[in-house]
Parts: sequence; C-alpha cells; structure tokens
Amino acid sequence: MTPAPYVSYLSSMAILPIVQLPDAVLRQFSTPVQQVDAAILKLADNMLETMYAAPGVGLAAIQVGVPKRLIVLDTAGDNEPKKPLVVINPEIVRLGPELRSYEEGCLSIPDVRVEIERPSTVIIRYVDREGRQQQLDADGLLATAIQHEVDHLDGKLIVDFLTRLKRDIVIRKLKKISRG
Ligand code: GNR
Ligand code: NI
Repeated sequence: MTPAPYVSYLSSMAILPIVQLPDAVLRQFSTPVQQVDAAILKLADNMLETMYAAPGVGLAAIQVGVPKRLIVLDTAGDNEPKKPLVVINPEIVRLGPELRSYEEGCLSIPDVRVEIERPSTVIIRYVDREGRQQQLDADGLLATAIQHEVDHLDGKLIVDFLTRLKRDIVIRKLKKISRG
C-alpha cells in the first residue's frame, strides 16, 4: 500500500513519499514540462519540502512518481541560508574537462553509496519558476548533484555505475528488503 503524503495544514506544503528501488517507476524516461503552471509550482514546493525533510541535496520529480523533467536542489551547507533551486527542463550545455570523484547516495536507494567519477563542472540551461530561460555554471557538489538528477530524468541510477556483479548484489538485497 502506498503511504498517504503528510500535508501540513499550516503551510499547505506536503512531504511526499519517495519511490525506492526496486520500483520500476525509477526507470521511466521523464518528459518535458509543457507549461510552468500552478500545479508544477506546487509540485516543486512539495518536492523541496520533501528534499529538506529527507534530508537531501537534490530530488527529481520521478522520485515522487511524476515523470516530468523537473528537479529541485539545495547544496547550501548546514550553517548557510537555504538556497532552493527549481530547475525545469534542464539541458546540459557543456561538461567541463576535469573529473571529480564523489561518493554518491540516492534517496531512492537506501544505505547504498557509490563512488562515481563525473565532470567537476557543468553548464546547464533550464526554465526557472517564473518560466524564464536561465543558464547556470555549476561546480563542486552542485555540479555533481545536477548530473545525478539529470540522470534520474533519463531513468539512470547510481547503481548503473557499478559492475554488473555488484549491481546484482545491491538489487537482490533491496528486493529482499522490499519483500519484508
Ligand atoms: O541527497 C543526496 N545526496 C547526494 C550526494 C552526492 C551526490 C548526489 C546526491 S543527490 C541525493 C538525493 C537524491 O537521491 N537525489 O536524486
Ligand atoms: Ni537520487
């Protein structure tokens, strides 16, 4: 049974249930957002609330079961002010030449960490919450998180960077957990 989202009566924001492996929904390709309307903005706010509650530094709409090209991010440190970022229809314009290795986690794959080497900088174009086209140059954790989230939009997960043997071990373990 899918749990009902927790809705706060004070803010009208909601913490949504996060889809986890082995749910095949995570393998879906997400399609572009056609219009930045009230429903999309509400979804984005609920995704931010869900991400902060988890806590996580990024969340793709498919992780709450919605196959649209929408991601939210906040890589600000614990002692810094929040920096919520709503990114609609992201396109990677350029990946930098240098690589950085980072041990990534995913809210859809509990207790799994995968060391992944990705370009350390990325330039994206996207639509913001006002419906305006934006460009963003990212480095550090933000660059890593953006690439992780764009992978989600294409149905790609961090376990896909493992060898087949290691991936099969992880997936078998998660299937066993989901059986209870
Ligand atoms: O919270 C998250 N942390 C993280 C750490 C390293 C690289 C990527 C991430 S994203 C992840 C949240 C998540 O699963 N987003 O899809
Ligand atoms: Ni993830």
